[in-house]
Amino acid sequence: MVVNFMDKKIALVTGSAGQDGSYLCELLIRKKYKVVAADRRSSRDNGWRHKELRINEKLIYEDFDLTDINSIISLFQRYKFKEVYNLAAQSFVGSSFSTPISTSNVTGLGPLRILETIKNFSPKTKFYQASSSEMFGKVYTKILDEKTRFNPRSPYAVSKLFGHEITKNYRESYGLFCCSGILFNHESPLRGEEFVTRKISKQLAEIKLGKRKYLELGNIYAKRDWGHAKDYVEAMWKMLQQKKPDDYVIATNTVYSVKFFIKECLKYLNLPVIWKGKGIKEVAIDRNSKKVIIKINPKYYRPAEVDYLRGSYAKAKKILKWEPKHNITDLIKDMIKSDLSRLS
Ligand code: NAP
Ligand code: G4F
Repeated sequence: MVVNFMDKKIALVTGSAGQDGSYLCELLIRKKYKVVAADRRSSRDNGWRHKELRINEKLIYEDFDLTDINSIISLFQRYKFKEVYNLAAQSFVGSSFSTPISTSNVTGLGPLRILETIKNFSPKTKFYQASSSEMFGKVYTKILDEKTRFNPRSPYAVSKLFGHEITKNYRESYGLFCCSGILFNHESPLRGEEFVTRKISKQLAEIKLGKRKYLELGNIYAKRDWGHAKDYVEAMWKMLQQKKPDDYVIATNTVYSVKFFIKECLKYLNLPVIWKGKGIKEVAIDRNSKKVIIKINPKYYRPAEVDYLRGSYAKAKKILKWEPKHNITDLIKDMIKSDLSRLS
């Protein structure tokens, strides 16, 4: 039986247990959607993000795996979706080098499985694909936009590029309403602990509270355009409210190094340090205790690095009327404050 919920709009969010999935579910609930939150059981077992946002009792939970087309078809047989947001992915670039085949299956072929299902069973459903600025990879221009050529540098980025191109192809071939958001890095207190910003905010907060001795990192000279995830999920929703489907860069048009991010966190935590050494010998020494609290571990280097990413959101500003509301300082304060409060 197909569930209709009378006049309510029904949205499907895949990967709802992740960072973006959680904020997007919160936004859609606020906008009076019925939200089907589709995750692998293993992801949902630890539903801490939904609990922090207090949305766990407002969602309709369904089991689903992006590698299993039957689990996708089954959702479409049971619900009449107005909008589908495909956020599920093996999203960690570092792991994609050690699990390239499963990453391609989930992150690359996953969106194709949903698109085929929409084409065959629900061609009026609007589709959002979570594309990534990682697709730009090795860049030759300072500011990247929708027209910049892609040059992916990891199995993750190659898989995302397939997802991006196949989404465009289904729009052009079958007239489906499908959009890709080419989102630059976006972070928040709900960011996974393996990503560099959250690793820094959480582990430095632990050091401040005497619960950890040191933080180990890889390439601290990589530069990123970091925004706040709360702002970015708003852009996803706006893309599906337009008359015509299209692809958009979502970014802040600012760029900072990982080292800058560390320094700002240290300032906020009132942890003064002295930097010494170069390359893998670089360390940060606590001015008060004289102990090394940050060091480099080459195990966190990647076989191929993306050195620099900065995006122009001019098209999103013009058409979606979207602009980031948070800057890097707001983001760092938000992350550190949450980590300190969770730890104490
Ligand atoms: P995230 O926190 O890692 O969320 C991704 C979710 O997908 C996780 O809950 C994950 O579950 C789930 N997942 C993994 N494999 C799956 C499978 N086979 N079937 C169903 N679900 C599966 O990532 P995020 O930061 O929220 O990002 C959301 C999406 O945007 C991802 O597609 C990511 O690649 C993309 N993106 C993110 C950024 C960013 O800066 N955050 C930028 C550009 C694009 P487990 O945790 O259990 O594996
Ligand atoms: O935080 P990261 O792991 O994010 P990365 O690789 O930029 O990917 C994130 O953003 C993409 C959008 O551009 C998303 F598509 C993707 O899903 C993910 O959300 O690493 C950021 C930078 C890298 O250059 C990395 O080499 O930080 C550098 N880094 C230095 N030390 C480290 C570490 N990254 C991690 N994760 N851990 C470290 O210890």
